[in-house]
Amino acid sequence: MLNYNRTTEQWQEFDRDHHVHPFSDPDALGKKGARIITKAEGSYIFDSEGHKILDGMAGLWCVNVGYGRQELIDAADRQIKELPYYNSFFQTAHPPQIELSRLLSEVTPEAINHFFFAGSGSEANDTNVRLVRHYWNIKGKPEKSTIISRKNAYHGSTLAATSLGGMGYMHNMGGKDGSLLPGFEHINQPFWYLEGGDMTEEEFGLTRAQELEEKILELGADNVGAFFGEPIQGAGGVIVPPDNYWPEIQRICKKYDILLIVDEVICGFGRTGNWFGCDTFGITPDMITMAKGISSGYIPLSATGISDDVFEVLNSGGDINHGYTYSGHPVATAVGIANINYIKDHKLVEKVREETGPHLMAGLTDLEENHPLVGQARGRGLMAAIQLVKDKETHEIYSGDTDAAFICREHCFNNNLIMRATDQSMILSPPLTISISEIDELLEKAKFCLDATAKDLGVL
Ligand code: PXG
Repeated sequence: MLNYNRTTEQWQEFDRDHHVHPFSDPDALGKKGARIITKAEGSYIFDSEGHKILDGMAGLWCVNVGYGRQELIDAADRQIKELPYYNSFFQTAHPPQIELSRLLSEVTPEAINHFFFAGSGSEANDTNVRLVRHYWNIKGKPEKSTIISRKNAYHGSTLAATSLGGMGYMHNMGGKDGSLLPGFEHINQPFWYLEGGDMTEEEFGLTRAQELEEKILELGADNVGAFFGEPIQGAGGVIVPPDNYWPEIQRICKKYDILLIVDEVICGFGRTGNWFGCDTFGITPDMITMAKGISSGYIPLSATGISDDVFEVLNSGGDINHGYTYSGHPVATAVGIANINYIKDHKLVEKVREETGPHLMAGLTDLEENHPLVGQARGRGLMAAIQLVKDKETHEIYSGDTDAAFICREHCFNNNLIMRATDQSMILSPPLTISISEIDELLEKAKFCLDATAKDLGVL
């Protein structure tokens, strides 16, 4: 049995000595000691020192239904007893993976009706890359293999997902070849507030979308297979594109016969106030990537959603030589079913769109208007960023030795609020079950931490 009764110091010591953390500097973290999270309930997590912390990030953008939901626990319990594992490789299937596929076809965009499962968003994006190339191969156009995405996009951490993503610091990790596979190209992101210069939001939206057309013409449409993008870039800093951006991207993809793959790992399952980010921006993708909110993070699960048209081609192409031991894992897919039913039964998507999302954005807009450090509040539904600036007029951000977001994150840490720092933005993505009074607590704590940061910086 796991001994839950160790002291914080013991956990930190074993953690430092034996556990390597993702996206962390091991030496610096070892010296500081990790915060040990021991339990969670609703919108709160608890640490080994007994602090009750408001989780403004829903874990890592994933605990959409909040913590401690009995329906998901019961689904896992029942399925692990009934059938803890079986594969779907050798002409077999099992009820939870079939039922989840059917349920997904009801909530995903209309044309998306076929699903391939994996364990993480990265694996699902790897699957998408392989299926795109398989698709064009079947169509007799194997040259259409280059994939275009955006700088500052996050699509995962496997080799293909890192290459597909546009995070420079991830590309640069590794020897002389870095961490990049060939066959991936990146265009600029639609970040109007910091990159728009003198352009209106509309002009900027069109300009950035048309970079896709320029890139396609540069590479030759015969060599380009797909464009990948997150409806709203999450890890990149909640970059909400101008309204005309996505329709223009869709138009360009159609014009040059290029598949449009939308990475819904963060935006999916109600986060933006609709079931999927595609619905929020009015786009009809050929394939989508799902993870995180598909199981609310209770268990690893991801899926690739494929449109009828794309599937018709794949269906005519013989073997799909791709799959994971845990593709459509019975316990994970059983939890996925309970999770989707929970979202439906509690009308969480409608609640985010009509009540909690607008309430959060109203509070953040108030900060944008009145707080000296806040240049812009942006977001959709329950996915938001507070852009910290040095100068509200010119949009100049803090740089060099002064890292305002880092200072703010330390205040959040010390005041029992999880709010992340990405570049010079503070990021919020709370559970979709968060109540109005919990949002008020979140806003109050956020303001307290922003005030403390402004005092440290001498602007309040
Ligand atoms: N696509 C998107 C849009 C994501 O946000 C992935 C794919 C990869 O999913 P997996 O399950 O393989 O991690 C993600 C993951 C951050 C952060 O710093 C965000 C993610 C992962 C790690 C850190 O915000 N998102």
